[in-house]
Amino acid sequence: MTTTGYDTYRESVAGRADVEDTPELVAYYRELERLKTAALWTVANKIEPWQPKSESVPVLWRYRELREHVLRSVSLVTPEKAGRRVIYLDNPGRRDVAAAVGWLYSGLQVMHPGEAASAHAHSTSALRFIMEGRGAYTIVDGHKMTLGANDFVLTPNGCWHEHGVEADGLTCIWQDGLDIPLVNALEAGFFVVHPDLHQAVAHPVDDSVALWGAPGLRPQDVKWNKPYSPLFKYQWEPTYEALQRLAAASEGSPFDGVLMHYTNPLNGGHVMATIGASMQLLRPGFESKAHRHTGSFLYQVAKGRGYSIINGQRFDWQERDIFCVPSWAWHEHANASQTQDACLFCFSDLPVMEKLALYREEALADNGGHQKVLAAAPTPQAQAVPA
Ligand code: GTQ
Repeated sequence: MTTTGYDTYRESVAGRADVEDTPELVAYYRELERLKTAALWTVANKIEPWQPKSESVPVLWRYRELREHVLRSVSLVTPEKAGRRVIYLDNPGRRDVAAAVGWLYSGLQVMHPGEAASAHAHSTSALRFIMEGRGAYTIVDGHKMTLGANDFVLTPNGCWHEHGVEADGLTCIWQDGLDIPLVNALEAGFFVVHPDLHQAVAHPVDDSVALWGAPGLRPQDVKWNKPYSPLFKYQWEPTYEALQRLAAASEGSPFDGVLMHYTNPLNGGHVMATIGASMQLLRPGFESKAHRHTGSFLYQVAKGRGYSIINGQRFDWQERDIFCVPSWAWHEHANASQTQDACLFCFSDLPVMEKLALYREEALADNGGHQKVLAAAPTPQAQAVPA
């Protein structure tokens, strides 16, 4: 458990900018502006906050409210015309960059049996988490993968990728997660359409799982030096079994219950350079303690029902709902069932926070480690932009 150590010094007025406007200063600021400059003390307190101040609002996207609208897009636009037929999660505090939270984008993509989206590549990194349907597949750099509910698949930075649903399948909906806002903020976004619009399948179907998916084993003479996991697909069943085995062997974390990170099997690190992902199991009746940390986190309820308290607001969730925890927001999770476990899929910018040495974490000390609940979750219409 790391603590920030900033508390001791927090919010002392000495040493902070405190200059009042005078007519002379205002005239001076205008002169500076003409020279494309400005006085630091006019912005210092804003650009150097005491602690992270997220513009993202905690939001719960209820699947039972979204689903019919996502399905309606099928009759309104074709995947060919739309490029990708996706309804994206638009955080009211991050509309300017189309982020679901922080610097992360997410959307729900729907595809009918027999439909396919054309192949492309981009310098953003992407993942999908399958929500419903049958017969979904994705092709990443010529590796075709079959996908079922709660499977997690990578389409890393630079890989050709395309998705579809087999003609004998059922309408599929999956969650896309990308680092689009981050890559745009870094002004490093590239996008190319595949010259043939579709890739040739160059390997046996699901070969990445055959090569890299055996726990504790690595194939002889297969080289991999790319900056992302060679295991593109992480299936639900082995993930859930691993969580159950861990739950039987370990108490887990007071903040997260039984949590496992999806990893690159070659080095145990995050699956991609900018996006990490995890699946966590909350035992029946489990109530976590509250903590906060840097980084932006987007959760999808893979199983069960419960609630999370985020910055004092309670959000009741059930299977397939999605909610976000903005950077430095207090949060705690609870499983509302006394008999069934609950599982939360989550992706985040944790690899970025870690690599840039910006990760900080703090436990809530007051009130027995739990937040005081200030409000029930508002309806989506009432989830407003912060003041
Ligand atoms: O399939 O690569 O939801 O490029 C948004 C942008 C999905 C994708 C999205 C994308 C993709």
